[in-house]
Amino acid sequence: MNTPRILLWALICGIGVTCHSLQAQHNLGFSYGESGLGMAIPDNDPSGIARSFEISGLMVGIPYDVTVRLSVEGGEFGAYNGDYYAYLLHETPSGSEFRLAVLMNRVGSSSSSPNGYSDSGFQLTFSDSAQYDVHRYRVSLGGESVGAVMGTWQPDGRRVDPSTVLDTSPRTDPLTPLGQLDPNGRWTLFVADMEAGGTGKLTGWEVRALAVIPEPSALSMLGMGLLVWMGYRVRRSA
Ligand SMILES: [Ca+2]
Repeated sequence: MNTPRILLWALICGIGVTCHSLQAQHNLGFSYGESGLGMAIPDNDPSGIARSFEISGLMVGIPYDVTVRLSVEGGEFGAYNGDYYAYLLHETPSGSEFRLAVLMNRVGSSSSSPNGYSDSGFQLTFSDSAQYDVHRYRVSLGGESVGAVMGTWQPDGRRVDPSTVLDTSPRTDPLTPLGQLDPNGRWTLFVADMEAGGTGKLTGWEVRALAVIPEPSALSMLGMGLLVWMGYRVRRSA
């Protein structure tokens, strides 16, 4: 992340991160979410939990970098992390366009382990620019059970039936396409527990979108250098 972007993040995020309801907006980005929740995610119920909000006033015609934070706590008999299916949906103000990013789809599910990982609870951030796929997080962390998993991961992206998804399913639905639409309109975070036995609670979430401001290209920097050099030569000639 370059310096101007960090400064903009500081501007946006300094406003509301400690509040129960997180809301901060600038015409080049927003941060929206809730913390301190304890919402039970219904066991084995595809209707799940949805949290929606509306955004207006953001600049259109430029891409936005979209990231999501999602925290779930498993109780004494908490759900396996492999139970969950979660996505972020964005619909434009007219409702004519929408995109969906699959954040988690039965993480750990594979032909040898169709129910996925048995760890319980997580505090995850999803970003397309992260290094590793959240679906295989144990592989990236050394292959063992990790308990509550943390950190920043690539979204799962496997938009297939949660009852049949595998690690080898195609990863077709990341976050980037959401940031290529008009960022105004409706955003919805959804999480469901798709397997009987064990439940968890949604404790917090946050969606962030930040305009991607183009950096000066190497070519334009070279052009500016040439202009300075030519100005120096002209002054010396005079
Ligand atoms: Ca369950």
